[in-house]
Amino acid sequence: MTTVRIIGAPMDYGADRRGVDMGPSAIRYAELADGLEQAGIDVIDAGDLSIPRAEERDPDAETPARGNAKFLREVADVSDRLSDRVAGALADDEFPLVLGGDHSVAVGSMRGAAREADLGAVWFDAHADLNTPETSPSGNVHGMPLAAVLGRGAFDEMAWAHAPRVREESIAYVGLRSIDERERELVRESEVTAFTMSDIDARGVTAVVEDALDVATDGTDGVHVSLDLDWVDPKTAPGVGTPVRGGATYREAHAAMEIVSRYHERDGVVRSMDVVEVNPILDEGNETATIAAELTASAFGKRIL
Ligand code: 6HN
Ligand code: MN
Ligand code: MN
Ligand code: MN
Repeated sequence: MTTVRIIGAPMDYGADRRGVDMGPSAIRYAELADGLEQAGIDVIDAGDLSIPRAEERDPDAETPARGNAKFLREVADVSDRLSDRVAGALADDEFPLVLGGDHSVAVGSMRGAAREADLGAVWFDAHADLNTPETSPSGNVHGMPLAAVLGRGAFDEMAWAHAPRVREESIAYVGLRSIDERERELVRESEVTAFTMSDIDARGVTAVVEDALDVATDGTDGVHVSLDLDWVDPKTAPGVGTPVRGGATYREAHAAMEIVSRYHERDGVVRSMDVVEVNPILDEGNETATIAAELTASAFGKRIL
């Protein structure tokens, strides 16, 4: 039986907009633990990483931008501590479930999950998150976590984030529909497999997600699932900082998570997950956090019947 260890990472240093730091509370309020228990999962809630609020930091010590990566020192510190927590959960034979926070938390999740394993990943997202400090139009680190993990770009403080046991060939995107101009080149010349929303239109979500999981499973010891809520259509999941129209429907998102759960049940290959970018300030009635909790329960095997 799987035991899930929930690790909250209320981080917003990687995103432009405040509010995403409230994601872990909102997702817990949406009865995440109940949903997981209904899926037959044992749940341990390890609480939140402590992350200093931007307002509490000594302004003299402030480093708003490092190169073109804002708050890189803060992101690096959180990522470093998070990677220890994730590796610790796995060492105790538990499944680390990280609640963001902005998508820069995936650096810590993946780095921790790849410490003792060759790790593949399925990245559910409207965005490719492969910018480097050189190519990023925004300077926001939540648009760069895959680059950091893959050891691309000049990250200075985050040079340690490179996870040599994560190979580009073992990463698959699902749901892409917003890629920056210079980032497009990076995606094209990389070995990462990219399934866009057009692929889902043409082939259906089931075939696409199975292919993505096959990519991430092939030649690896396990798979990390990174679920950015903006892969879901903003009409369904409005509480995200960087909404892009044309995303997955509610049913497509559930179908995708049910396939994730089948891979996990069949081979136990899924070993870690993060659920990120829920912003309660921008949400309507905690709807996005509720969908995040429901999708997570689906990913762990909760079924209609
Ligand atoms: N996310 N590509 C844009 C940027 O600023 O680099 C948006 C990134 C969004 C990141 O949603 O995790
Ligand atoms: Mn993302
Ligand atoms: Mn995104
Ligand atoms: Mn397992």
